[in-house]
Order: sequence, then structure tokens, then C-alpha cells
Amino acid sequence: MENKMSLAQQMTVFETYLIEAVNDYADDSLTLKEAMTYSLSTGGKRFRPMLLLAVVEFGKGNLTEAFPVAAALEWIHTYSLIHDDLPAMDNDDYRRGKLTTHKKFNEGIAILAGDALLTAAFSLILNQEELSNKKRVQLAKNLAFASGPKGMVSGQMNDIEGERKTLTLEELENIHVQKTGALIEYAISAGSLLADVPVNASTSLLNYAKHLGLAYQIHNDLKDVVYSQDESGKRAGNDAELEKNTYPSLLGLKESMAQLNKQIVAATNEINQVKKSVDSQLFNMESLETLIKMLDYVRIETEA
Ligand code: GRG
Repeated sequence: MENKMSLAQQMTVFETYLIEAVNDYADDSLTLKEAMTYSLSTGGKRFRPMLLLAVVEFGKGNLTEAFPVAAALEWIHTYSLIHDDLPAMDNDDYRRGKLTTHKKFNEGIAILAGDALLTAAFSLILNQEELSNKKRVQLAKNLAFASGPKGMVSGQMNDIEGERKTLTLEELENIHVQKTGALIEYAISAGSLLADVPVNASTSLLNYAKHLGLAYQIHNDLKDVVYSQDESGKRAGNDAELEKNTYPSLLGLKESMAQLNKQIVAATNEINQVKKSVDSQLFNMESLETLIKMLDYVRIETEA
């Protein structure tokens, strides 16, 4: 099925869906709903939903049917940020330039808002009757894997255990593959699954996601060193304060930049591979340009 709106227009519709869907999963009377909605409304980039929807668009799938899956993914991402900001973890007062959930409400409410977004995410996928049972189960199973103790939670655990120790580059990379990469990979694989993208193209798209995931984290580490609080929306220099292992702390600024650029080139090559492997009449080739464009987010311009 062809989608008539551009992806940018669809993202505006999605933004409303993302917040309003909370109404079906939380009681009106509770501060919990307010905290869930607040956490979702502080202005994230919606990077993961956009990746997922771009792949659905590429495969000429139904974007509206993909909204619940994209929202579930963003709910899980949001839960992870709420918990990551808590005093027991990164202890941040600001995210996206706004008060973190525990600062706006309190720690108990923030923990519960995270728990609620995490659990409701699975209901949101499993309740979508317009998707086949097989797809719903696969999408929920894959999301549980990506966000759970062999994915994002494991990455966060290894990150915490790595504080104040010096890790090897391989150990650091493994942390990020799980902590940041797993949800980015899920975004791409879920999009492929929803739109029935053939295996040769979906394999290259997944490779793109792997490179993008690493680039995303290197960019994030560099941002903490290079940008001010105003530019990053949260406290700059926090990683160094917590003695975290980061790309700049292990490799230095110049080599980290080189690694970042290497990942961006590799990701672009994977998309070029997709272009060669499909019949351009059957796919929305413009969506591949969107995926290339999304790499701009992780670029850091250097003064030549
Ligand atoms: C607490 C279980 C648990 C996990 C936390 C993702 C994560 C794991 C912590 C966030 C720490 C962090 C800064 C990771 C680096 C990359 C990253 C995920 C950045 C934030 O995501 P963006 O850039 O944020 O998509 P927005 O604000 O746009 O949603």
C-alpha cells in the first residue's frame, strides 16, 4: 500500500499518536499518567521511530499500522532514559534542557513511570489486531530481547561495572552494541518485518543499523566532551566526572573522530548495497535517502 503523506508529515501525526496512546494504558486519575506523558513530551528526536518508519516506507508497507510498534519502541527508549537519569545511575537533573522525571516529580514516581512505559510497550504491540499473530509475537519477542538482559539492560549493567576501570576498545564496543545498538537494530529489523522487506535488502539494512548504532554512541561520547550544556541539553563533562569509559577517554579525540567517520562511511555503503539489490520499481527508493540523511545527526564537523 502506498502512503500519501511524506515521512516528515507522518512523523507529525505519529507524535500525537505516541503521546495519546498512553491514555489507553494508564488510569486518568494517577500522577503516573502525568509522569509518563511528561517524559514522552520533553522533545526527543524520535530517532528510532523515524528509522523504523523509514524502512516501512521503503518496503511500501502501511505506516499507520506500524505506529504502535514505533511508539512501543520509543516508550522503551523513554523508560531507559528516565531510569538512566536517576540518582542511582547517572544522577542528571536535566535532559533535553528540561527537568528529568525524578526532578519534576520524585524518584518513586520516576521509577514507576519507567516501569509503566516498559510494560505498556508490550501491550501496545500485542493488542494490534490488524497485524498477524505471527508478526505480533515476533515483534514483541524481538523487542524483549533487544531491551532486556541480553540487550540494552545488559549494556547498561556492563557500563556501570566498567566505571572506574579501564576497558579495552572491544569491551567498550560490546557495551555500546547492547546499550545503544540493540534498540537501533530493532528499529530497522521491525521495519523490515512489518513491510516484508526481502532478506538481501534487510541484511544490508541491519548492517547499516549496526554501524549507525556505534556511530551514535561515539557521537554521544564526543558530544559530552565537545559541546556545552546549552548545546547538548544536559550536563556536559558528566562522563569524565563519573570516570566512564568513552571513546575519547580510550582513543583520544582525533582517533574517536576517525572511528566515527569510519562507521558513517560503512553505514552509507550498506545503503548503497541495498540500492543495488532491489528492483527500484517495487520499493520507495527515496526512503533510502532518508536513511542516509539520518547519518547527518551523528556527523561532527571538524575545522579542516
Ligand atoms: C536504564 C535499563 C537502562 C538503560 C539505559 C539508553 C540508555 C540505557 C541510557 C542512555 C545513556 C546514553 C546517553 C546513551 C547514549 C546514546 C543514547 C541512547 C542517547 C539518547 O538517545 P537519543 O539521542 O535521545 O535518541 P532523544 O532525547 O532524542 O530521545
